[in-house]
Amino acid sequence: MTDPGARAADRLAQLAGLSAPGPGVTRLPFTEHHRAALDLLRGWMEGAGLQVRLDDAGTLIGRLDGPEGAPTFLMGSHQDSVREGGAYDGIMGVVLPLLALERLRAEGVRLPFTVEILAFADEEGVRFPTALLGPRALAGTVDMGVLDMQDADGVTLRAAMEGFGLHPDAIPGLARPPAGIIGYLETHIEQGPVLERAGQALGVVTAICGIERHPITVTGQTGHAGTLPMEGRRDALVGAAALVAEVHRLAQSTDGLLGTVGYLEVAPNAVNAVPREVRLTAEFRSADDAVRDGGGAALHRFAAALADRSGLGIDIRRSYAQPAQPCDAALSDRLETAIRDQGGAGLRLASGATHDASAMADLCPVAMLFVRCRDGLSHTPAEHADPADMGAAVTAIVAVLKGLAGARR
Ligand code: HGY
Ligand code: MN
Ligand code: MN
Repeated sequence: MTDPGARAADRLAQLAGLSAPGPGVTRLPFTEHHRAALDLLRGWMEGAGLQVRLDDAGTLIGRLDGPEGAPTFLMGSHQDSVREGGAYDGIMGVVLPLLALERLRAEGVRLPFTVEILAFADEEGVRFPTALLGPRALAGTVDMGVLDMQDADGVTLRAAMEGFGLHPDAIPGLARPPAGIIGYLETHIEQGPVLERAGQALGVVTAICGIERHPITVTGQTGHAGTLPMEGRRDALVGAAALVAEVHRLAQSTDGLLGTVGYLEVAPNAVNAVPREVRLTAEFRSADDAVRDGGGAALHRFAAALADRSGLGIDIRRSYAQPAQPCDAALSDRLETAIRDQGGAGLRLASGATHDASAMADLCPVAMLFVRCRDGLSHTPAEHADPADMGAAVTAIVAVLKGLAGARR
């Protein structure tokens, strides 16, 4: 099987099987499924002649040494998925660059720089209310306080990492000196409909949107659904519903702002008991940081006023924020040339999804290669990228590496 697209599809199908039970792929960080995925990736990386190690942030690093003292070009993405996600989001960005290195090896091409392929542990921030630990460790921007954050079972990030055999206290020592890094290229399924509508297999990302998340706890008073009088009820779910509606209203009425509440838990969650507590998370995104920040501030004002008039307890805080991130012009130009050279239009588009590249940009120049996404569907088992498009991406990555090599000779 020499066709890189078919090989990519085969490897991604194997990786997709390393998941918790249920529809689609659920591969959360520092779990048995994460471990199994790293074992599979390690085998392919070693088979391609890379030295492989796992750093203390949980990033699997496959390294192909260049000449002594040569700088390093980084490529990669995240191994984790959302719950019931697809087989391509993140992990495609580890599999395709590896196939590109295998292609160069088969051609006998030796690059005049070192290449590292990175499989980051946790980009989605689904298990813990934080994300991007791996790229932030390399960029030296980790807030070590996140290690105390807990998952739904009360397991801290620190305990999960130690249980995975890592030493999280060593994270600050993982920061890379920017001087030795040429840049970072992330290949990722588009997760939207733009390339498909334009009839393009590949695209170049102009900028990655900013994002912020606000965990909210609404506290009311439970009671019998049939006997607790409506007068004076403090129903936590009614308050949460008002907050969900306000997130939607704010985003709908603000240009360039997207707002979502994708997580909500009700307690006691009994059909005949008035909800006493609801936990939910509001998320805002925008390519304009001021717009995003304004959305978050408006929600906090709304929550304070709602608490006053309803008698509900409403705890809201901004737990996570990431600024919008433009991609590097020179690297993006190389990507566009590589796409045009194989007959593509070299379409440029913004990313509404965030990525590891958002954090890597604090370390080095970053660029992103998007691959067409069927029906624009992602974060769902229906997520799909065509093997031919993935093969085109491998060809583009090879061309970028050869271009960088030519520039250094
Ligand atoms: O949420 C995002 O945009 C990314 O998939 N984590
Ligand atoms: Mn992703
Ligand atoms: Mn994702």
